[in-house]
Amino acid sequence: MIKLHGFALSNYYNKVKLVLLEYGIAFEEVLDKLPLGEPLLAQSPAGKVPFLETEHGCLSESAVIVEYLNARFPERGIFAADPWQAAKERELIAFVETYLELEARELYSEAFFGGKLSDEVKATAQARLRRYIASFKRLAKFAPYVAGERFGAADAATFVSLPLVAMTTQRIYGEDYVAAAGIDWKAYVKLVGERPAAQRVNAERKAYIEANS
Ligand SMILES: N[C@@H](CCC(=O)N[C@@H](CS)C(=O)NCC(=O)O)C(=O)O
Repeated sequence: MIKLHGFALSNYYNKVKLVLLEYGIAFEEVLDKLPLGEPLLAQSPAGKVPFLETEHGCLSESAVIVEYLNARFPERGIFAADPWQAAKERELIAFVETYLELEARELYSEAFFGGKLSDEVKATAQARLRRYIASFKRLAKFAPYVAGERFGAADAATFVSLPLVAMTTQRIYGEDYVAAAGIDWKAYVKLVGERPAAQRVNAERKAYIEANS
């Protein structure tokens, strides 16, 4: 059986877990905390979570893992059957992961972990985040799901990242830039959060935090 390695606080881990649960793919969770040491570095070469353990070997990088699951279980509909719609879903994932998550991540140390960042780092990230959140707003549909009427892989990415981007800008700049851009992310997160798979992801994330604080 497929094994998902990582821990329930990681949003990349939770994105893959949400896909596995939503599409009824059997899996086991294996708790691996950071930093990954030997022998796990042989399985996740960059020392990051999540990684997937399969009968063929291990696979890292959450976006690649989702693509592998889509290719291995094509009947599950992780991406839309229509090639254009599927490409639009992938476009959204690229926006969320490259422009939003990675940019906000530069600020997580101060936003969530008690670190201190330089004004220069904050100013650089601020300009980029404003620009990229506006870009994402132009692309996202929220009708009601991020790529349109159906829940899909783009929602798994958006659901785990968008709240963190909003909370990060609120903490670092004193303003929720996602809401300020006209994105009602709380309503979206509530909608997706009502899905049984998302409820389980959230409950287990909360339990992990409680057990480790
Ligand atoms: N591009 C990777 C990023 C994964 C990632 O950064 N995971 C974090 C936990 S949320 C991690 O493992 N950080 C440890 C590190 O960067 O050394 C993916 O999509 O899987």
